[in-house]
Amino acid sequence: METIADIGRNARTGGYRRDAWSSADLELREWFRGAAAARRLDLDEDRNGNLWAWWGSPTVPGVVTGSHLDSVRDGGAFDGPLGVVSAFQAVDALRARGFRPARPLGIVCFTDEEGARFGVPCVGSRLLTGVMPAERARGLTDDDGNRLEEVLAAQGRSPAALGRDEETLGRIGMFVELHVEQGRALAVPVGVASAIWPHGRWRLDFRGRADHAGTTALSDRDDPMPAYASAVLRARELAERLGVLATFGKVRVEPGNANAIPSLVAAWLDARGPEEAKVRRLVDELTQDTDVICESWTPEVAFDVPLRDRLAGLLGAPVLPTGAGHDAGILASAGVPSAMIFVRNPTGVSHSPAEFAEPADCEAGVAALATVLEDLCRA
Ligand code: HGY
Ligand code: MN
Ligand code: MN
Repeated sequence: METIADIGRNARTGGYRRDAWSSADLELREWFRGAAAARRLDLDEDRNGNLWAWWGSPTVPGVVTGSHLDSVRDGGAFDGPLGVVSAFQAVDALRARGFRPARPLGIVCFTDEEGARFGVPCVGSRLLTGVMPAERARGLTDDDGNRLEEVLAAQGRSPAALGRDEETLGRIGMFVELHVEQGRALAVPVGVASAIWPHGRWRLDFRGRADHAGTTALSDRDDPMPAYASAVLRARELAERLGVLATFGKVRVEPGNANAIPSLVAAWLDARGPEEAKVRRLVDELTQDTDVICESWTPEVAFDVPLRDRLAGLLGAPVLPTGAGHDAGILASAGVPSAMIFVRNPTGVSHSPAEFAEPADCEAGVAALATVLEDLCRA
């Protein structure tokens, strides 16, 4: 973790800004390549930009572990990287004890899991599995108007190659993702995931008429800001009533003059909860007369029960659900037997510079992952 601690770290906030395909992300991709090469693992980058490091040629379906290295803006150090770093360390531990896998063991770094730049989470795993059409991915645009296809081409990748990747998918016999826990539910160092709540992102556009702040009577205004403000308060009220979570974490005011009525307030709603119907109900009630686009939706994920129970039994670990989305959820929904190992987060804080996990718990996570990989890769 220390070897990447300075990559993309914002000195003012202490948070990480590792947008997909940013210079920080490119630096992390180089770090991944170096970590693979140092262990003589066979490196591969698939057509969607996901990085793979193989211990044993993937001529038959293997066991894959890993996570992501990109972050939300001002994210923490552990969300994503802990799973990738722990994967390399688990391989080191297995080699140290003379273990040799009976099937290929892969480490993956999925690209653009957070969707911080282009707005859709798990782009790498959604493209790999075909959940996201390649054409939609090519057209994803960041806040500066850069299309993903242009960004990829500028990095020497081929946007035309994006899309479901049967060959790469066929190499994944099962997937285990280690991740820092992002709630307060884990009282012991390691847990196993049971499910991921249904969750989605919607863009709401509140339109108005730009005008002068000092010469436009209140009765003459078509001001989108009050409509936005009411929606935020209504979302909170609905969330409390329905027992779901609703968040407005990103808003863009155009043109953004302090002395003018805006013409547009674009706001992004993140809504999640244990019951899909209630999440949908909140969104429907909130947006019935608003311009709204669903930018992403992830149905509830119930992880593979035999694999979940095998890990929980091996580790003597509790099983718990999460409200956070993960690439493991996308793979599980695509039919790949998948599981997650959670490492305790003493405060539960995440998507924040304050995100933390005790070194002893991180070590316990590596030991747990090594135990699981040894069991799954045994002849
Ligand atoms: O938003 C999420 O739950 C994840 O961090 N992508
Ligand atoms: Mn995250
Ligand atoms: Mn994550």
